[in-house]
Formats: sequence, C-alpha cells, structure tokens
Amino acid sequence: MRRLKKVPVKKIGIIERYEEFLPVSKKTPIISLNEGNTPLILSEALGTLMGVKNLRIYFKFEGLNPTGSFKDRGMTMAVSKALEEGATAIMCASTGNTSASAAAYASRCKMKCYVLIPEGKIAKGKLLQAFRYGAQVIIVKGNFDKALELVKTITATHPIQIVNSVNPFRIEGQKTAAFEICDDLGDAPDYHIIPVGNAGNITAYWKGYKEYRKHGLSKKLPKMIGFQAAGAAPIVLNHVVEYPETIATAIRIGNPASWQGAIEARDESGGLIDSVTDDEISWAYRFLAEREGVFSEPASAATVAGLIKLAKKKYFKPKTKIVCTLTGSGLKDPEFGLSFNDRIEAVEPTMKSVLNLIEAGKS
Ligand code: AN7
Repeated sequence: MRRLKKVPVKKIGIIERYEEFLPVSKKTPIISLNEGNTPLILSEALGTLMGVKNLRIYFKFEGLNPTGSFKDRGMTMAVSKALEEGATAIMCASTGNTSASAAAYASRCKMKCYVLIPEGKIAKGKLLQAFRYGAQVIIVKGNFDKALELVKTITATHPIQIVNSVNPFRIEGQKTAAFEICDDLGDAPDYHIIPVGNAGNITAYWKGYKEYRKHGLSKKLPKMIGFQAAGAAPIVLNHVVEYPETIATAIRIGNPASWQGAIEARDESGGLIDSVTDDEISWAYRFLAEREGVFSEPASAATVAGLIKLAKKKYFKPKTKIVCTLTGSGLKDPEFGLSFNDRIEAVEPTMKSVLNLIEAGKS
C-alpha cells in the first residue's frame, strides 16, 4: 500500500500571516486563537436559483473563526495592542459577537473584560460565550447605540481600553479578510457584498482591498455593496434610526459608529448600500443552510438576500465574481433557528410511526 503523504498543518493567526500590513512590532505580544484563513466556498445553488449561469458567487465563511464570527480578526489586534500598551481591562458594547470575541481574547491574557449588552436582543449562543469566556456581562435597558455611548464615556474617563470598532486596531485586523480573498482568487472580486451594522467591517474590507492593490498584490478593486436590515437601515435612510428593529439582532443598530467609512467604501468603489426585509433575510438564511450547506446567522444571510434582490434587477454584469461575507455562524442563534414550525415532538419508537412521518414529509 502506498503511504499517505504527510501534509504539514500549521495554522497561524492573522497577525503572523499579514504582519507587514499591520501596526505591530517585535515587542507586540500576539494574543491569537489562530483566527482567519476561513474558506471561500463556491456557491452551488444560487446561480441556478437566479437563472444566471455566468456569475461566480463565493461565500467567505467567517462563521468558522474561533469564536464563530469575523470579530476575531479585529479582536486579536485590539487585544494584542491593548496588552502592549499596558492595559489590564477592555470594554465593549455589543449585539453579541463582539462581546463573545472580546471575552475569549481577554481570557487568554488575563485581562478583565466588561461587555454591555442590550436587554433581550442578543442571540443565546453569544450570551453563553460571553459568560463562559469569563467576561463581566452587564445587560442594559436600552439598545446597542445607547450601550455604545456609555462605553465611549466610561472608557474615556477610566483606565479601560475600548474594543468596539471605533478602536482603529479592530479595523486593521478585519481588513485581512480582504487580503485572504485576493490571495484565494488571485485578484479582488468584481463585487463584494457584506452586511452593515455598526459599519466597521465594510470600512475594513475596503481599506484591505485598497492596500493590497497599492502593494501590487491585486489589480482590481471590487464594488462594495452593503446591506442593512430594513428596520435598522440608518445609512440607507440617511438618518439615525432611534428604535431599530430586525430579527437579525447582530445588525440591530440605528447609529453606526463607522457611518462615514461605509459611505466612503460605497462611493469610492461605485457600489451601493441598500436594505432587505426580515422576510427576505429569513428566506436567504434557510436557503443557505438547506441548499448550500452553509449555516450562517441571520445578519450574514442579509448578503444573500441582497444579492437576490439585486440580481432580480439585473444589477450584476455577466461573467463576474461576487464574494458574499457570511459574518457569523448559524449556531449562535438557536432560538431563531428553531422558530420555523419544525416538528420536534417525539413519536412512538415503531416502524409505523416513523414511516408515517417519512410519508407525510413527502407531500
Ligand atoms: C454576524 O457584535 O456590532 O457593520 O456588537 O455580528 O462591522 O458592525 C456585530 C455586528 C454583521 C455587522 N454580521 O458588522 C457586535 C456587532 C454579524 C455581526 C455585523 C455584525 P459591522
């Protein structure tokens, strides 16, 4: 029998992989969970669904990061730099994923981590993570925007480092996702579709794409296309939304901190920022899992909902490449995931009852 070749497997984090593009030095202590290097998955079903065969659609699946979202890319940078600067505590407001990520990275370097969470509007998996990674979780009677205001004020007057994306190191870390896409495709895609909440990520990707091109590592720049949830679409409406509402709790944000960055990404790239309804998001969320085998959270599915919306209007030029960032894992939000009338009652353990159900399922 031929011996299988041993393939060396070494997974490194984004700081080691892209250090020449990041504001780190020899004396930066790298706090990493081997984040990044997430797969770019070619879509199987979307092209057929939309009746277009000549688009290549990829999912950048960020749900496969160590804490299950893209936030880990920014957090490895923010926490490493906080530690380098002597901080002993970090703080963030969060719709969930930032808090999970901050808590995990803080735990690796014995930093205190405080997270402010809007009451009742966070997916259970994210709350679970924040607690178990050992953060002090403070639930506030108010939405994300109110919580972020508080965090900004407290960190400005106390020796606690803010790790929301107003911290520029977060953006630096998150831009590496654009580098990975260019490395995988050999160039930037023609369109990049991304959900927009606090708008840090669209800002980061655009920075990443521009830097890679400036260094001659890619030739093209993509059109940046952002999607907000219809009930939380301040950038689309061009005004603050005081009471944002959407099932996609991750992007339930009415006054994004990186508003300006999102506008620049949109306008410099010749892209657009639009909104999708909760129904469109729910449909795309299920389609992604049921037809593509990719289980992402509702906020992530906003990209695919948006892609379908634009494809219906024949927005995309033929023979182009589109990348959709799927920002977080579907496992984050079991309550939403189980809200679709799935049969979960047990039946008698008999052939008859099982076969009856299989028969019923065919109709
Ligand atoms: C899955 O965790 O704001 O536009 O506090 O968790 O960069 O804010 C999360 C945002 C998209 C939007 N998808 O990204 C938080 C938080 C998922 C997210 C976004 C978030 P930004």
